[in-house]
Amino acid sequence: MQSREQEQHIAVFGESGSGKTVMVSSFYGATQEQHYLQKSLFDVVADSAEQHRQLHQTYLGMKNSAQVPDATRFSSTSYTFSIKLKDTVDSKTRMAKPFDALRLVWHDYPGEWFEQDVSGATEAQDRVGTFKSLLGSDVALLLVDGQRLLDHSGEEEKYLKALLTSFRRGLLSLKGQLLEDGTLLRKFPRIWIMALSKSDLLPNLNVYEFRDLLIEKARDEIDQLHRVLAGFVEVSEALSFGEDFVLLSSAKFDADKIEVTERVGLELILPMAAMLPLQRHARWAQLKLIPGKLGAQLLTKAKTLAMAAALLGEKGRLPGRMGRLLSRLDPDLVDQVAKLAGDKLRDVNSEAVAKRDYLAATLTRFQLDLEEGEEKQILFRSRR
Ligand SMILES: Nc1nc2c(ncn2[C@@H]2O[C@H](COP(=O)(O)OP(=O)(O)OP(=O)(O)O)[C@@H](O)[C@H]2O)c(=O)[nH]1
Ligand SMILES: [Mg+2]
Repeated sequence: MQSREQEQHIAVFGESGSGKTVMVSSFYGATQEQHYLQKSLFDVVADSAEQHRQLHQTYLGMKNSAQVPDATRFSSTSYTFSIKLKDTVDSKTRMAKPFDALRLVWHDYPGEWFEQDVSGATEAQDRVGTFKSLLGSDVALLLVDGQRLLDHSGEEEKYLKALLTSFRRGLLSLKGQLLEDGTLLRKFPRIWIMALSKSDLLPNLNVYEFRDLLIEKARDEIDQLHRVLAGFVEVSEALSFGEDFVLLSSAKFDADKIEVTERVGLELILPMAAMLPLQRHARWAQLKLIPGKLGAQLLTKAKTLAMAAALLGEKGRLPGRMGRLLSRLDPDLVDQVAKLAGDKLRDVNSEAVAKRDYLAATLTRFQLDLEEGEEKQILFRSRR
């Protein structure tokens, strides 16, 4: 039987102390709160009960006792979550849906893996394995640490250049192990979002200013890292690096209190992971940036299609099986998906909610979240 679940890996690249562990805990903890469980169109469930308890405990420690997690050392953990849509109307519609659950794998690893050498063979293997998984994701976030930026106020270039150089060196030093027999990767994050973590520490910086800071102070290093990444991937024209920007904050940290409800941008993580590839791939295909075969492959990835189908299904044309989905993916259709925005998007969303069509409601909600993120100036999506 064909799997009804799609797996999506979240690739968060961040140095030690940049906020990765706090982020995954805050992201997951928020989904376990009563009001989220009641209001959301889907549930987020850790596949392992032990991982569920661990993340939840870390979250509660922050929320109730202002306790931060220890630095991650020596090994990585891959948290697997299922995004389960609340029950769809009847079993017939259920069968027609391309998926019921999206599985999300979130790798948390020691940020020092970028900066220092590992302690032995097991850790070395773990590091290569983790980076391989990260480089198999669709979307990557590259964390710029708001605290470090603040510490370098007035000379941000020092921090930014060092950060980008350390990622570049880290990736280059592992390149031989990451590319088996030197074969370029086909499955690779083709969208790299620059993300400001701990953005609560820089309350006056909007996403445009964050973007400008990076370009102004570290353009050369961005170019260099872009070139190195392009050297990992097949058809490197289809690669957006440093064109999308987002502000993130997992909580507000005071001396004796951590306000976990004051989050910024974490609600955009799922929408970005789900929707950006669809929109970007569609645009690349239209621009004929990617040769037909690979373009088709990228676009026909099951989850991307599922998204397209869900959005178009609103017009009463929800396609049944994957085979039929494939034949529908003509440029016109892609165009329609990409054009769904603003009022039209809101209409389609309300209609889906009213019909209790949770899949369509979720995906249109994702689109709306991204639009709202742009309005709030915490998200900037590439115009290319
Ligand atoms: N103000 C603020 N501080 C944060 C935020 N997230 C994390 N921090 C602080 O940064 C520290 C480090 O965060 P971690 O999540 O442990 O960092 P990490 O990326 O997992 O670091 P390694 O495990 O060493 O790779 C935390 O103990 C907090 O003090 C945030 O959103 N806002
Ligand atoms: Mg950590």
